[in-house]
Amino acid sequence: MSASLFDLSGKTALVTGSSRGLGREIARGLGHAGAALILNGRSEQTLRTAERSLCDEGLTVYSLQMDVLDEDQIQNKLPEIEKSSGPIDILVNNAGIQQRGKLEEFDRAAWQSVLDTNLTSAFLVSRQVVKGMIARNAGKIINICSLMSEVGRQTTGPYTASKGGLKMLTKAMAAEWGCYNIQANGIGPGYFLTEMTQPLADDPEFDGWVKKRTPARRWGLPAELIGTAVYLASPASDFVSGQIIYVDGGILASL
Ligand code: GCO
Repeated sequence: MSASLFDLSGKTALVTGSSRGLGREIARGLGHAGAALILNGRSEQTLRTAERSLCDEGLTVYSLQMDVLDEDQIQNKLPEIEKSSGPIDILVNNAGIQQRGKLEEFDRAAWQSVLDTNLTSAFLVSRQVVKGMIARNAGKIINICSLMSEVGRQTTGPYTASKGGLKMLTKAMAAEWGCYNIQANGIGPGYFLTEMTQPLADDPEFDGWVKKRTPARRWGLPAELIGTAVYLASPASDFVSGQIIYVDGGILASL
């Protein structure tokens, strides 16, 4: 009984921004749970490298070079890839960037770039993918939020605002599309070792702060997000919607 609850066989999952980092690891986990994968990124080369690596693990993988902010690409490339991959049953909105700096020193363009990539892209891609989910009366949307969906940290203003917005967009999606048997949830990673956070981990003072501030006394490993992603992508979570599950080593639970 319990194994089938988490079985993604016969499903197709699109993970945006999945040619590297957390997105690639989440895609890998969904693939090993049975889903056919659509990897997404802007760089053809990085995408192909990720595709080869996951294919070598025996996974079914399609590559979708698409800018998640280009409405024409979204409108045309998604239906095109679905002709090969099958309809997208699971959408993980993972694409995101980080830009750090004093909030008062951000210019409009830098602010907009973070908000667009981290928040607007989730709206634009979901708006296209949800058409099929509505038609089939079934779908799973997982938005990759952040512990910054709940708290701020100096120098991360635009990112924090974008991830707070993504938390509330998740709830909006749950409210809007629940009647079509579509569940929308979020995952909020704590501090994980990725390319985006490597500069932080390389700073002994920041590394020490994360380990002291996190009850688990360590950084998260990308593979530690897989269980939550598979749960939210699977029948096991069919009556769960609008929730953000924080995978953060306990950091948000503690002062
Ligand atoms: C920072 C980090 C964080 C984490 C991530 C955790 O500058 O503090 O970039 O924002 O990367 O958001 O979920």
